Amino acid sequence: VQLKQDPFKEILVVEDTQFFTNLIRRKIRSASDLTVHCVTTMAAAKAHLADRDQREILCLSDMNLPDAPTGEMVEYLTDIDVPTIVFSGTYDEKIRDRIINLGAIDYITKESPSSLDYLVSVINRVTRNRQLVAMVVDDSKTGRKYLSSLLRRFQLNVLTAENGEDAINKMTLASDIRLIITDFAMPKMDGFELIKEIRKEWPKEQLAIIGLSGSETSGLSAKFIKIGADDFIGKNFEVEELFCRIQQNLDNLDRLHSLHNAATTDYLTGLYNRRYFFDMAANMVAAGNRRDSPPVLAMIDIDKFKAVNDTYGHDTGDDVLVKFSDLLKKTIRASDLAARLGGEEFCILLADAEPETLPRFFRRLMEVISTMEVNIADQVVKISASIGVCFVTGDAKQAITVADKLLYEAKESGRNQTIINLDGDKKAITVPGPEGFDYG
Ligand code: GH3
Ligand code: MG
Ligand code: MG
Repeated sequence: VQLKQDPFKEILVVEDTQFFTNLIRRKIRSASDLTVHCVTTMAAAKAHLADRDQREILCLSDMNLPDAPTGEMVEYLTDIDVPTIVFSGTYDEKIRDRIINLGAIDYITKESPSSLDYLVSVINRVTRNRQLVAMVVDDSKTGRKYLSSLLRRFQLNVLTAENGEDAINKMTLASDIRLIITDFAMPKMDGFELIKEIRKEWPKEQLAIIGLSGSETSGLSAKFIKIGADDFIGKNFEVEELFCRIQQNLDNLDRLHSLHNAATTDYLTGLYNRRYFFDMAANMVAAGNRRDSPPVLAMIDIDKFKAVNDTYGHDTGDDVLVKFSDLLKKTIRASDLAARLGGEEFCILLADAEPETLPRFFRRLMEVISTMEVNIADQVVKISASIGVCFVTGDAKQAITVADKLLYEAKESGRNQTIINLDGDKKAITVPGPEGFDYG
C-alpha cells in the first residue's frame, strides 16, 4: 500500500510580534531541518502560499493578526487544508474550542517559555507522522470516519478496518503500521481478541495500540492494558486529549527505536556493531542450516589504512570508513548482514550464496571499492581491501577465526585480493583485486 505523504519542507510562521517570531525561528532552527519562513500579515501569508506547493508546508499561525483580527487566518489555512498549529496570546476554553473546531492540529499559548519546547515536540511529531501508518478498527462507519479524519489532521496515513479479522488481514498487507486504535465490541473478532493476536507478532517496540473504551462494559480500560494495549481513551474523548495520547505513544516508540539503534549499530558508519552481529549471525546460521545452505562469512580489512590517517588526517580517515560502509550496504542483499567489527575491520554475512558465484561477487566488490573516491583539497584518496572468506556452519566466532587467517594470508601475499576457502580440505581460491594498487 502506497500511502505515505510528501515530507514537510517548510514551516511558515505567521506572527506579527517581532520578538516572538525571533524566539520561534531560533528554537525551530535548533531542533529541525525544515526551512523557516516568517511573515507578519495574512496578506503576506496568502501570497507566499500561492507561490509554493502547499503539500510541503506546515503552518504556525497567530490567532489574531493586524489584517485578520478574529481568527480569519486560521480559518483560511484549515479551509485550504494546510496543517496548522495555532499560537494564542491568551487562553480560555472558548478560544481553545474555537481553534480545535476550526481544524487546527493543536495550539500553543505564548505565555510560558516551556510552551516553545512543547511546540518543537508537536512539530517533530507531525513531521514524523507523515511517514507513519495508523489503523482505525471500529465496526461503526461514523466512528471510523471521525477517528480517521482526526488522525489525518495529525498528519498520519490512515487505514481502516471493520473488525478484528479485517484488521489482521490488513496488518499482513501493510506491515509498517505503527499505531492501532481499536474499538472493543465488534462482530467476528472483538478488540481484546485482536490485541492478543497482534501481540503474538508485533511487540510493543514496534507498534502502539490504544483501546477505545465506552462506558458499556466496566473495567474495560484496565483490561485493554493488561491484554497488551499501551493506552486507552474514552469514546467521547476530546480532540486535544486524543492528540496528546497519540503523541505520547508514538514518541515512546521513537525513543525505543533510537535506544535499539544505539545498542545495535556503530555510531560512525551506521553498520551493525560487533555484539548485534553475533546475535544476528546465530539466527542466520540456524536458518541457513535448516535450508542446508550455510551463510558465507567474509572478513574485510582496508589495506594500509593507517597511511590514510597519517597522510590526510583522522577526519578524512573517518570519511573513508563511512563511504566504504555505504558501499558495503549497497553491494549486499537485504537478507545479508554487514557489520563493523572494529577500527577498519568489517565483515559481511551472505545468505544463500551459490559457492561458484563467490569469486565473481568478491571481484566485483573489490572493483567497487577501488572506484570509491574521497576528495580532500585537490587530492583524491583511493583504497583497496583484503578479504578472507569461509562458510559458517556452527559458531560464528570460530568462523571469524578461520576467515581471519585467510585474510592474513591475503595481506601477507600482497594485499588487494580475496582468499576463499569454503571447505578446509580443499585448496583455497585467490581472487586478485583490480590493477592500480601496489604494496610491494
Ligand atoms: P594493513 O594493510 O596491514 O591492514 O595495514 P593498516 O594500516 O590498515 O592496519 P593497522 O591495523 O596497522 O592500522 C589500522 C588503522 O586504523 C590504525 C587506526 O588508527 C585506524 N583506525 C581505527 N579505527 C579508526 C576510526 O574510527 N577512524 C579512523 N580515522 N581511523 C581508525
Ligand atoms: Mg588494515
Ligand atoms: Mg586492521
